[in-house]
Amino acid sequence: MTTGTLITVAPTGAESAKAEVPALPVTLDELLLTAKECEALGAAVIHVHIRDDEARPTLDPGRLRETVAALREATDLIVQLSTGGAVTDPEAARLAVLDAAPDMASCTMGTVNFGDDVFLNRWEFVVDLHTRMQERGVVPEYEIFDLGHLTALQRLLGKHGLPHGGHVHVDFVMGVPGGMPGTTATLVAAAQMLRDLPEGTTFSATGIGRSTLPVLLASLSAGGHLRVGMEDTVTYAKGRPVESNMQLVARAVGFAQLAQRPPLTTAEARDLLGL
Ligand code: KMH
Ligand code: ZN
Repeated sequence: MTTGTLITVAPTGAESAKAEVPALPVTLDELLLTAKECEALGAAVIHVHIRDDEARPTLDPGRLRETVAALREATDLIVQLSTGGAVTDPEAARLAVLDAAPDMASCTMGTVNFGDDVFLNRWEFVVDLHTRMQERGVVPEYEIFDLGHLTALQRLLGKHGLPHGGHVHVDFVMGVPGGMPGTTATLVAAAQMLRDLPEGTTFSATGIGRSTLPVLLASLSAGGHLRVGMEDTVTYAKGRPVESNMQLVARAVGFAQLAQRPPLTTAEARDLLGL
C-alpha cells in the first residue's frame, strides 16, 4: 500500500568543504537552524554528520552527544547519526557513535569504491554494528550503495535477527562513483530485490549529484521515500549551486505533494519506522 512520503534531510555529509560550499551547515547553530526549518517544511528524519571547529568531519563523542541533545530540544525530528563518518574514520570510532544514543543510525551493508577512495564495511564490522544497535534500542537505516548489499542484508537478518522495533528500512544511495548508478532501471531492480527481505520492508532513495532528480522521481513512483540534502547534492540545476538544504527539502515536498503522497509527520514517521 502506498503511504505518504518519509522525507529525510542529510544536510552536511563528510565530503564537501565549507570553503567550497559556504551554505553547508557545519556549526551546531547552523545545523539547528537547518533542522528547524527543514522540519517546518516537511522533513521527519535528519541524517547527521558533524564537523569540528575547523569544519572538518569528526566523530568526537562529546560533540555527538551534544548534537543529539540539542536536536531533540529544538525539534521533533528523528535523529539519525551517521556511523559511516568519513572514509578515513576507524571502525572503533564509528561503533562509538552509538554511545550518543540517537534514535536511529546508519548501517552500511558492504564495502564500496567511493570515488577515488574506498568506503570500507567489513562483514564482521557490519555484524557488530547491527547487534550493538539491537542491544541499545537504536533503529538502523541500512545503507545500500550496490545491489549486492541487499543480499548481504538478507544474510545479516537471517543470521542475526531483525533490528530493534522489528521494522526493516533501507536507503538506496545511488550514483556514487563505484556504486550502483542513479537510474530508474536500477531503482526498480533494487526495489524488486526487497521481495527477499521481510514483508513490509520500506525504502528511501537518494541520488548523488545529477542523479538526484531521476532517483527522486523514480522512488516516488515506485512507492519509496526520499532523502535529500547537501550531503548528496550541491547543485540545484545546471550552473546553479544549492542555496540551502531547505531549498532541496522544499523541492522534495513539492514533488511528493504532486504525487499525492504528502510528507509524513514526525509521529507518522516514528510509526512507520518502528520507533
Ligand atoms: N561519508 C561516507 C563515507 C553514512 O553516513 O552512513 C559514508 C556515508 C554513509 O555518508
Ligand atoms: Zn551520511
